[in-house]
Amino acid sequence: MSGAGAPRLDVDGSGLEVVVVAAQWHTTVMDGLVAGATRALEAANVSARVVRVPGSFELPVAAAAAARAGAGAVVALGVVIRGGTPHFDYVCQAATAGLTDVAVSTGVPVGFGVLTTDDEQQALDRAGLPGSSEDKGAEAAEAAVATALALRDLRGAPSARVLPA
Ligand code: DLZ
Repeated sequence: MSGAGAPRLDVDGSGLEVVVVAAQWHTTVMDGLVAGATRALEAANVSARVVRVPGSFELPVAAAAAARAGAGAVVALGVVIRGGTPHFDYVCQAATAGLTDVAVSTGVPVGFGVLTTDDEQQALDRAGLPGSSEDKGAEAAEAAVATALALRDLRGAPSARVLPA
């Protein structure tokens, strides 16, 4: 998947409480993702709390707990690097489907900042570190805040505007 075409989301999330749930595998990449998300949330005037879980497989249960505890949005960060066994597919599938389910079932947006790459270099290139070409932690944070604001707007709007006859 190409990163080209990503929107620049200039968001102001003042008043929004965001929880960043972050896995711990692949420390250097994760440090970059967490720093990028934190920078983006600060720039959006959002107060954020970072909660660490062991691996990407554990992200959905942590995201669900954050959503149920009242977070206005969740940012999920992880890195899964392909190895020689099918384990990669199972962890990626569990994280992706689990995080989607959390967002849809709770109505709390989840920014998807889980890198799924063939090797470590692809992950470093997307980690928002010096020398990286992309900053997926920041992108996930901006997407979570922008979606929370869109949902707030949608829920406050008269039904005639939301569901045209
Ligand atoms: C087991 C495992 C492996 C092989 N690789 C990764 C990875 O690249 N990225 C990641 O976030 N987690 C990995 N894990 C750990 C699983 O996500 C999970 O933490 C364990 O299976 C324990 O439930």
